[in-house]
Amino acid sequence: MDFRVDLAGLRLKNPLIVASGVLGVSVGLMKRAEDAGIAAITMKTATLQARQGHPNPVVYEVDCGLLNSMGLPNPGAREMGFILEEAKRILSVPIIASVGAATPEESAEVAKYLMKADAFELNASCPHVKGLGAELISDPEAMALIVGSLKNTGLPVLVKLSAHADWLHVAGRVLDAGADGFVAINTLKGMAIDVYARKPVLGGVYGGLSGPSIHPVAVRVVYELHREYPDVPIVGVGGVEKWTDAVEFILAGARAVGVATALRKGFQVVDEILRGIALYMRENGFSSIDEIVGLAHRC
Ligand code: RRO
Repeated sequence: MDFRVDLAGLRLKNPLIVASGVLGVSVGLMKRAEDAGIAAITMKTATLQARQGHPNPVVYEVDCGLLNSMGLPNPGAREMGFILEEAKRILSVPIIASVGAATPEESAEVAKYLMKADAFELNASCPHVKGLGAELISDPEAMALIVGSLKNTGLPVLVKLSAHADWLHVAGRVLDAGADGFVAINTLKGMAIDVYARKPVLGGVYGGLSGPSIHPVAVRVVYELHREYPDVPIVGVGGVEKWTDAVEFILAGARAVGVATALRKGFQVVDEILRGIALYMRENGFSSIDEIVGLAHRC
């Protein structure tokens, strides 16, 4: 059975990768994810300058998932470059560096520190970080310039889309600018209110909703992206907790699938999902992942 996939030139041993943000900046956790069988790792988004992030509380578990308002905390691109170097020394799976930048000059600077990566993800879709998130993705021309600056590095560029903006229009524009693929989707903007304190729970007021409740939205975005751009690689992200969620994404048109919130339960979920996909393929007579990509469009 052929589990391998080609993601914009990245050779993945299977379709399961770690989505950005969940492993923080810990190379130890990245190694544990690799040992669990993950095929690639996306690092926490790096900005040019270090960011402290939003005030506490920054995560809040709701009945249907998780709200986070981390606020893009990271030690800055230079330090992230050192973490990336260490990750590349210790791990053998491809590492995708996630870039947060508001201008092409800034993204070029950030990228300079992260050239050891195997690919870039441009994160312009965080729903609650001012300037670098959903506002940026609403400006397709700015996005195109940033993608162009990252393309100058020669590394593959994936653009992480938001389901909030006019993402199909943005997708077309960034493809024209040279983007090699998409990651869909980021978290959805939400909030929670403490009924006793009578104020927002999260320190940053708004947060990004992740987990099973956003999965159908993410599948829809991947489906529509693949319908429009069938040859462009897509990483489906959003609420993948079990193997059926991953297969759904692949049938919708994703070539790879990102896990994020599910990892809070432990790395064994990676093996559970991979075993489930393998069993599904065996039972349904598929011999490669490529055979399944986008099959839901054929009916
Ligand atoms: O750090 C965050 O608050 C964050 C980011 Br950069 C993102 O892209 N998505 C998200 O849910 N949180």
